[in-house]
Amino acid sequence: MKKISIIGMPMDLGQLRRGVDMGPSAIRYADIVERLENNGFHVDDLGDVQIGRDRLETDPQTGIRNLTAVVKSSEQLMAKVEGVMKANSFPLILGGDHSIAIGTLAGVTKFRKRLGVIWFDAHGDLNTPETSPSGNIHGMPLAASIGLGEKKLTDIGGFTPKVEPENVVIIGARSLDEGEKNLIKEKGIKVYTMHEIDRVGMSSIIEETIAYFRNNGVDGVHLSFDLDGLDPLYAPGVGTPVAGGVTTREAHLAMELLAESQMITSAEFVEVNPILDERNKTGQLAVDLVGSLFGERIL
Ligand code: NNH
Ligand code: MN
Ligand code: MN
Ligand code: MN
Repeated sequence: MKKISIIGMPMDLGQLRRGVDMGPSAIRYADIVERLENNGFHVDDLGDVQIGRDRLETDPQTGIRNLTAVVKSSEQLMAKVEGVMKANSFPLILGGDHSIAIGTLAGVTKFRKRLGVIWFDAHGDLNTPETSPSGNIHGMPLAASIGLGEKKLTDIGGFTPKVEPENVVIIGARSLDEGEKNLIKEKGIKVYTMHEIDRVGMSSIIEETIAYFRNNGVDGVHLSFDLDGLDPLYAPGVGTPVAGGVTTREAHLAMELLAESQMITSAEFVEVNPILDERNKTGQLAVDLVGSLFGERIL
């Protein structure tokens, strides 16, 4: 596919750190459009989805923060993503906190019966309101997308689940809550923690992931890339950094191998927080990784 449509999702209501709403600006400032155009793509920047600021709240029943506003904005993102899919363009969404994946996946899966998802992240994002230690929706989007948790989140778009647990692969995990660990076992979700990355190397893990999706017969693969999957040494501009993460080169290698596989059909880069960053290092890294994902090579 030679056409890419960029959607900014300046969402910060899925967590408590201010500034992640500036993520899309930071990534655009690092010249994402030019970078892709110079590599032969036709790029349309569709601008930002409006994030509702109305009724900021914590639900007394479930402890979920800003549910109403997140649902509303997710529906808007879903509609935008649907439009991009309909036009046969590649949806590239810029976050924003990771709660945006709920809307992205709702839009993408209107066109995919059996979507594979790569969840690149230090975290599992598999919390439900019952297991969440924080009430933050950015810790719940993968659970919601496989149909678990708050109904207003799982049922966005009028259907659930968006993705089957066996078509999910988590890469880079090193901070999992107890409830998430139980769910991973119960649902048989494939997880490559930092331990496996250290042991067998990123190249084997991506090759295995590609083979796994081919074997499952998926009809597309979405890459949900949380910048906190990288070590905070390389990606300091994130709200919940966890030491012991993926290196810059390992992440590039993953993107390069995925580019070679020609399997990725949609992507999002999330959790870039320029307020916490060092001179837009994390925003720049996001753009560099997007470059690799779309086939840029060193030589
Ligand atoms: N697991 C924690 C929670 O549910 C932290 C999630 N934070 C993330 N996820 N950045 O990627 O709140
Ligand atoms: Mn155009
Ligand atoms: Mn995440
Ligand atoms: Mn994370």
